[in-house]
Amino acid sequence: MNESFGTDDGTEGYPGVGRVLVVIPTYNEADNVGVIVDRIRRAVPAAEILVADDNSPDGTGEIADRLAAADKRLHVLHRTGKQGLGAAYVAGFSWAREHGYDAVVEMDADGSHAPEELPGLLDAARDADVVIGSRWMSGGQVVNWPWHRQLLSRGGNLYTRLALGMPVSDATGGYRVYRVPTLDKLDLDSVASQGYSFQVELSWRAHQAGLRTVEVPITFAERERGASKMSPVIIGEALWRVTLWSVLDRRGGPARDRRRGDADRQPRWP
Ligand SMILES: Nc1nc2c(ncn2[C@@H]2O[C@H](COP(=O)(O)OP(=O)(O)OP(=O)(O)O)[C@@H](O)[C@H]2O)c(=O)[nH]1
Ligand SMILES: [Mg+2]
Repeated sequence: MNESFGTDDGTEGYPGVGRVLVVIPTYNEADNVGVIVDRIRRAVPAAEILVADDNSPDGTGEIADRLAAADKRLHVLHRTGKQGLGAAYVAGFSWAREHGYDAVVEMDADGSHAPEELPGLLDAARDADVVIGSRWMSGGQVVNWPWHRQLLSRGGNLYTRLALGMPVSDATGGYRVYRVPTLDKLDLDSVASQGYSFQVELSWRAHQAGLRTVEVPITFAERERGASKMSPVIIGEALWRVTLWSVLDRRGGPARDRRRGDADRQPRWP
């Protein structure tokens, strides 16, 4: 792992936000990892990057190592095997905390999240704990996604909003910024979600903890290279977990207490 910090240009990261680490989870993204790193470099020179690879059989981790050897602001976290997006992000966030970053960015490796839109998310992070890039708010859009994927995403978000009463238009979206001190309030060690449900779980925890979430419209594009890791298991996990959180909240929880005007109760996670 490349263990260097700070920015080449001598500045302390992104103005008003501080040292930024873009965490990119990868599994079989050999054709994408170099392209996304290059695009981030151009779009936000002040950001550092951590590729969190789950020992991809296609050699993504080795490609990232080669790139990191020539770029001291690119780091690689090698994990032992495929353990899901959620586990890769939790490991990446811990790494960011240990190494003194002020903000972490979640971004897919497949180009669906445009690095060119990252300055907009980081600008919003100046006044927020969590920033979500939203496909489903006014000004947001998806490009080249088949109708059934749009339906699934819109339906999943509608169900999440109705079940949890959380005012977030794209709770499953994976293009985000978290201020690092915020992460301490989300008890990441107890997060069990693996797939999309990880994004919903962190939104839900942030909401329950009374943190400030801001959404920014993004243009989400279908991946051009490589294979999707989406599966019925991942969809099923999101469905049952959202339902469980909803039931637990109805029985009594900090979000419900806040709706009733009692903001003091501390969250306890299932
Ligand atoms: N480290 C790690 N990364 C993963 C894992 N599963 C998915 N990823 C990465 O997470 C990001 C999102 O995965 P995708 O396959 O694009 O899933 P998706 O964006 O939900 O689905 P599509 O819209 O069909 O692309 C990509 O960068 C993947 O390589 C995993 O188990 N471990
Ligand atoms: Mg994708």
